[in-house]
Order: sequence, then structure tokens, then C-alpha cells
Amino acid sequence: MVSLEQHLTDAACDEKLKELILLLSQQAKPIKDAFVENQDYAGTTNMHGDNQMELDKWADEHLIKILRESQLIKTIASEEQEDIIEVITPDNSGFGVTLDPLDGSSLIAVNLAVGTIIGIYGNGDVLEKGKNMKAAAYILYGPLTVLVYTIKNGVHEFVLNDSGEFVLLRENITMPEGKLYSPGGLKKDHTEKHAKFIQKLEENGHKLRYSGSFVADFHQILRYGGIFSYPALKEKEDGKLRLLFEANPIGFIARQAGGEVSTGLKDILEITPTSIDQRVPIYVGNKSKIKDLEEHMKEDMKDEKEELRGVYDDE
Ligand code: AFP
Repeated sequence: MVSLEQHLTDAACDEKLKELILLLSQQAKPIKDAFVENQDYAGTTNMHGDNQMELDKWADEHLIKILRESQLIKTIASEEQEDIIEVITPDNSGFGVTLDPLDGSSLIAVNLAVGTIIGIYGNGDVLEKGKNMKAAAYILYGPLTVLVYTIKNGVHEFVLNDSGEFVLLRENITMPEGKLYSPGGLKKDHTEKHAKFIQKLEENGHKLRYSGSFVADFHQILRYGGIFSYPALKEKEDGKLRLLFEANPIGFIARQAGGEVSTGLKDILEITPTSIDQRVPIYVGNKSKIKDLEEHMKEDMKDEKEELRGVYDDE
């Protein structure tokens, strides 16, 4: 059995990055163990207005404490915190880390899979284009606890065994062409363009799979192929998901697995973030579907302009 540590060593991972990934992986067990005692709503909201669960807060505080003490980190941005946390390190260097400590937290109370999403930047800044990440990972707490990571060496999945160690489950994962679709956002709020795209997927035999946990829904897409979307909505043109904490790390992993990630019009990993709470419409999944989607979105835009031109021409 290949351990995560061995895998990182074999991949010639930078020593400090290896230390950081291992440190984060070691937090999977304490977080999983905290589920039983932290099942209620905490009675607070985060800066995005989401109701926080006790476990959200517990995982957030736990991860921040561990990272602060590690001396490996210069900045931490967490979905549960309003500001970027600056950490003083001896030589003023260290990684920048983004955390979604507990993604899909409304599912905690119904015992469905939720996860921790991590993005790692090399030069201590987190307001960088997603493509500049050094590594990305997620931990999914389901019937099994698994960790998926990339250091730009492909995508690999590990399972937490009874001895509390992550061991290799699948190596060099590539996203197969598949027919799952996970459409976020209420149907009544979908734009016409998005609704048409979803209709095409349905007519084309795609099977609905949507749980309310991005990390769990993406994990299915990674395994079976398809497309996840949380689009621009009629009243919320940036959609719901957060660029730093959700879209970038998962998009980075998707691309490493041969998939793609897009706003519908452009590459998400090319966006320079302007704030830590930035939201972005997201489509992530098979490259071919993202290509079709972008063509469809741009085509419709052309149609719309034509229609408008028609209106003005008549005047
Ligand atoms: P929470 O972590 O606050 O539950 O949000 C989960 C999430 O950001 C993402 O994981 C889901 O895909 C999406 O929101 C679900 O949103 P809807 O409840 O609107 O489907």
C-alpha cells in the first residue's frame, strides 16, 4: 500500500509543500471525529450570509490553529472568515492557503457527504489567478474518508484506513466522458441561455445527480464524467459559489484530470480575484461539454445582439 507521504516523495514534491499537504491530511480524522458532537446550527452566519453549523466553525478554527502553528504559512483565507489572516513567519515567507473548511454544511444534519476544499499558493498570496496554484486538494467525508490531491502531477485519490493513514486508492485519475449533470440554482432563476443548455443535456440522456455539496457532486463527475453547474442567475449574475474557496481548487483539480472549468464565457483559472468573497458562475466537467457550453453561450449572445439589432433597425 502506498502512503500519501510515499506518493509525495515519489513525485519529488518540494519538502515544505509535502509537509503542508501531510499536515492538512492529518486533520481529516479529527474533523471526522468532531461530526458527532457538532450537529447543530451555531446560530451565526458567515460573511456570505450562510448559516454556520457548529462543525463549520469547529473545522475552521481547528484548521486555522494548525496552520498558524505550522510555520509553513504566510496567509490563510477561509470561507468562514471575513479577512485574510496574515501569519508572522521567521523569514516572512510561506504558502498562501485557501480553505473551505466544511463544504456542503447543510448536509451534515442529514449524514450526507461533505468535504474540506484546499488551495495552496506558493508565494504567500491568495489573491492570485487559480492557475498559479502550487497544489489543490479536497477531503471528502462520506462512507469512506478520501483525499484527492494534485501538485500538477495528475490527480490521485487516497483513502483513510483504520490506522488513520491515507493510502492510495486510485492514481492518475482522468475524468471519463460521461452523462451526469448537477445543475445548481433554482430553475425559476436560471437564465434563458443556461436553461437551454440544461434542456439540451436532458434531451441528450444526461442523468441528474445533485446533492447540495459541491465537493461531493464534483467527486461523482470526476469518477463518472459529466458536468456540474452553478450558473449566473437572473438576480445574481455571479451565481453562488466562491472563486477562491470552491471554484479555483476544484477547477484546478478538474483540469489536471483532463476536464475543464469555465464561467460559461471564460476560463475561471485565469480570473485575478479582487476580493476574498468573490463569487463566480461555474461550469466544471468534461472538456467537450465545456467547449459546447461556451459555444452555446457565445452563440446565444450573438443571437441576442442580432435580435436587439433587429429591434433598433425597425425604429
Ligand atoms: P454550504 O457549505 O453553505 O452548505 O454551501 C454549499 C455550496 O456552497 C456548494 O457546496 C453547493 O454546491 C451549493 O452551495 C449548494 O447550493 P444550493 O443550496 O443553492 O443548491
